[in-house]
Amino acid sequence: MAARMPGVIALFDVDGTLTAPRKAATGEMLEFMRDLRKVVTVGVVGGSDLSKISEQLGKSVIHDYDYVFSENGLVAQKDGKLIGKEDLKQFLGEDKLKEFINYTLHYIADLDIPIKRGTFIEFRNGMLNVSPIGRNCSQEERDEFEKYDKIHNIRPKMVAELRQKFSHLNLTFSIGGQISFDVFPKGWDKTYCLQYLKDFNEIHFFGDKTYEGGNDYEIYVSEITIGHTVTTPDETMQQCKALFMS
Ligand code: M1P
Repeated sequence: MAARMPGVIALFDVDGTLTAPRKAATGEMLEFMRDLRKVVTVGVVGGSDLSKISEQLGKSVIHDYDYVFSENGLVAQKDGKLIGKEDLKQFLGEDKLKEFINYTLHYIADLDIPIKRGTFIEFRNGMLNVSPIGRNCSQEERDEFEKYDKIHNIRPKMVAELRQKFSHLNLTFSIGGQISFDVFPKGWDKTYCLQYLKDFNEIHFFGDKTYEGGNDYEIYVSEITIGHTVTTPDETMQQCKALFMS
């Protein structure tokens, strides 16, 4: 570990950057990350919760990376130990939460889309994840919803209405995946994890949704990071090889 580049960290988004969306990382990628960790400190920052990130990067993910930030860093692990956890319940209070959840469930109930499944709102530590089709749809149903949404703008329309209706709650709505969007207080985007990285003077961030409105945008444009846009996991490996391993 002593040979690693001092003061430098490579920080990665998960979906679309290290893995295909919601899929497990390939063996090649996992091996590449192990090799990369020999030369530089490595962290991951995903919008998903820790259980989903573990499905994608492996059960021992919190030990395989120096930092694991789930829910944008609202839950933070360093060297396998919990170093921070936000609580949406405490932050918003039960009344505001209930108002938001009730309205959102009514909206989904009135929504006419081809199919609905279950788990329309997933309550996480620091965010709500809202899915019009329901999170426990199959992979095939998930892929179909994504295509349908691209044509009918189900999520953008829903987000626009919720943003207006709940403007007083100062929330951010982020469409980061295929079937859902995340809702969290302003500032609880991926830049949230940077508070744990003050010892680094070079933070390289790699993400695929770095465009305005994407869930990697804020951390990508942050003055604290050096942002890198990638389009596939293969490109992530190529860019890292050129930057850290040549
Ligand atoms: O990491 C991106 C997103 O991945 C999932 O999105 P979906 O299930 O819609 O594909 C979710 O875990 C979401 O929270 C996350 O932002």
